[in-house]
Amino acid sequence: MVEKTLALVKPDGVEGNHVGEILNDYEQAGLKILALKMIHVNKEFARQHYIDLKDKPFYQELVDFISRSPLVAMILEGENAVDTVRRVNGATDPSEAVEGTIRFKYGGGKTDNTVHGSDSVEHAKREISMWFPEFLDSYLND
Ligand code: DAT
Ligand code: MG
Repeated sequence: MVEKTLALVKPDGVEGNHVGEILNDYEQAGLKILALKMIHVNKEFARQHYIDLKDKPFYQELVDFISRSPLVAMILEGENAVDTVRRVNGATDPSEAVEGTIRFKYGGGKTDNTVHGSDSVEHAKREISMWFPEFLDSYLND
């Protein structure tokens, strides 16, 4: 199935100058970049993005981290894009990530793990509409 998913190069990835390498990893995996922007989100937006984790002990740390400096958000499309992005990203904890994955290469820790990928087609739809409301606007060619 051709799917769309949302990926983020989180603040640590931008601060570490890894944006180009990460985009290359996604393209080399056969994914097409449909939309791309740099954005510095505020805490309210960060809380909404991670709302499913609101009861976790690390929620506040996660919100502070993702809103601390600009990040790069993108919509990626391809066969099984949701799973493909998560495979290329690697395990949530970089110390458990498979060699060659983005989190293996650049991840610092459980919080600053460099990238985000939607975990299902349903969540991808929600995240795309949050991060790229303009992508759905009717004045755009698609
Ligand atoms: P993923 O980003 O792999 O989908 P997730 O959705 O479970 O992982 O969690 C979202 C983010 O929250 C994750 O990228 C980093 C942070 N996180 C997850 N587990 C954590 C933990 N035990 N301690 C600190 N941060 C954590
Ligand atoms: Mg997740």
